[in-house]
Amino acid sequence: MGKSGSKLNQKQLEELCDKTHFSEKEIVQWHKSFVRDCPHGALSKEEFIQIYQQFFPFGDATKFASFVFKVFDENQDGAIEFDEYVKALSVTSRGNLEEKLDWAFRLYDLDNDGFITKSEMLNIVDAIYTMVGNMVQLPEDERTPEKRVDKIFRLMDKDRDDRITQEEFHEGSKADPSIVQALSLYDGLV
Ligand SMILES: [Ca+2]
Ligand SMILES: [Ca+2]
Ligand SMILES: [Ca+2]
Repeated sequence: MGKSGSKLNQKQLEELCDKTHFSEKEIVQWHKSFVRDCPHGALSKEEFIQIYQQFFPFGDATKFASFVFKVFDENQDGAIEFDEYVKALSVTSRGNLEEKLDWAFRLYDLDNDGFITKSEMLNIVDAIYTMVGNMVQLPEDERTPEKRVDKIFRLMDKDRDDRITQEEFHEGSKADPSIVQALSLYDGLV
């Protein structure tokens, strides 16, 4: 042993318990299965993409999983360590709407400048469509990625400057739950 990430000490455990919605016991369980699945202590991008791909056999998950990988990989070292894994899992599985929206904002704001532009959103939505394939029947105004992005911008971009701030993102999602749906937050994708 002694490899970083292969063992969880008490301090790490308390810290993770503090930063997530999981109990110490649950974190220990997560850690066990993490170490079993990733004996080298971290998840590579390729492994991460493979996990996503299993759930979407009719499409190509590479692009979307790569975007999600970036959000998981907080310290940007190209791998998902256990603490990053558990923190992301906590938000996506037990987080409240506020936390989920913050998380989704980071996903959509590709260059991290605090604004979601139309092309950033188009990138993500296009990646979702590519991943899901033809599995889902979409309403007419969401039939193409372009249409869905236009719809989201119509609803969210209150000051019409063609970019969405974190505030607009939150306000819009709370005012209209269908946006949350359109963002695929509740499809189990993130
Ligand atoms: Ca990392
Ligand atoms: Ca941006
Ligand atoms: Ca705006």
